[in-house]
Amino acid sequence: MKRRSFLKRGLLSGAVAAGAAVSPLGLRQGFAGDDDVLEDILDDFEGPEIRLDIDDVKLELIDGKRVFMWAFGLHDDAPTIPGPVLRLEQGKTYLFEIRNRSTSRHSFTIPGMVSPDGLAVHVELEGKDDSDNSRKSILVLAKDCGAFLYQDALNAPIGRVMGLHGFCVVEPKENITVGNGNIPYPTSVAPQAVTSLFETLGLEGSVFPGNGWKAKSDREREWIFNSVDPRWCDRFEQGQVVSAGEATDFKPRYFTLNGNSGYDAAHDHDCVPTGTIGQPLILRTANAGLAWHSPHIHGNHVYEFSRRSAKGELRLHDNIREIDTWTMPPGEIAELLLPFKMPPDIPLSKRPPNAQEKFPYSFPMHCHNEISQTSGGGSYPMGLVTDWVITGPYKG
Ligand SMILES: [Cu+2]
Repeated sequence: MKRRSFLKRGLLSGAVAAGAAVSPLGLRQGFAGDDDVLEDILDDFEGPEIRLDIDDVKLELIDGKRVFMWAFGLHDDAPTIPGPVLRLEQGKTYLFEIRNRSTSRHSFTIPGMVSPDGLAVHVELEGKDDSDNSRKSILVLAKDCGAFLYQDALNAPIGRVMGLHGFCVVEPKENITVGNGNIPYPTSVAPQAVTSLFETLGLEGSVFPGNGWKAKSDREREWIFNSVDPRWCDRFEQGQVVSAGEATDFKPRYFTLNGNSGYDAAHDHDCVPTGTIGQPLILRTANAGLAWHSPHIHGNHVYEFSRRSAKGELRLHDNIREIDTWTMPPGEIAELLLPFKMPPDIPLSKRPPNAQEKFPYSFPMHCHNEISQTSGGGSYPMGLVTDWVITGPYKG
């Protein structure tokens, strides 16, 4: 028991507790399945474990409406949408224990990740009424670094859109240093363009003076975009089935960032990148919903350095461009660098200490797909939008 508690704490340290709080429905105490079977697996396995539960929940939307959805949560913690960010260490094998306490069937899948024997990470779980089959364990090898989206892929994309998704980030075993900071991928894997980008950060005289990027710090944010069609929520709450073939009938009325919208997202630590000039930050962005998104950021341009397809295939870019808008099809993940440089649009004469433009500098990030800037059919700007904040000058 002590080992489990310790491991759980170990996994959570440094984790970003992203996600909007949700209210569980009909939480059951304790495991529903056969504890002896689980104990046998655990006895033979020496590595770290991650226990995730799936629950029926209510998500409160920006206008106060509460809708039925499904959510992941760490065992004994409150379920959230998205699920908790799971940080794994490259090279390690993890035992995932998934327990389905929802009334519906679900799966646990991580596109792009494999078990130690090279198979896809995928288990299917019956609803809680079939307690023998509502809990599954699977070994996951953190083979490659990068950002992954764990999700329910049963009847895809229904489960993912209805709340069952979260980031899994595989980090290098030890911080890999390039230039004045770290890089999130081994240099043996990263194309020269990616290595050069991170090498240039914090170099005097470069376009990015300040610090290098710091691994295992607060210098990253995970953003998951989603869209909600309350008609689907109502149907699932009534026990109806929505087939994957009906995905074309999806009519989103709410657009969320880490489960939040508008004002709420702009005031949420896990959504808002914050730092001084010269403190670069990695944005990991994923689209769990069914609307295409075009996030657009003010203040600084960003540098997209990776893309992972909905099927889990990773592409690290060998040509990195400076952009202010990037396209997010459903299911994809993009990683970008937000440099936290002095916004070039502020004229030299207006910068501190001749401060007409005083810190903090708050800038918006909003989606250019216009409907996504609304909620409930027109409340603007209560959709997929947040702030990012430069709190002050470079302090070293
Ligand atoms: Cu704009």
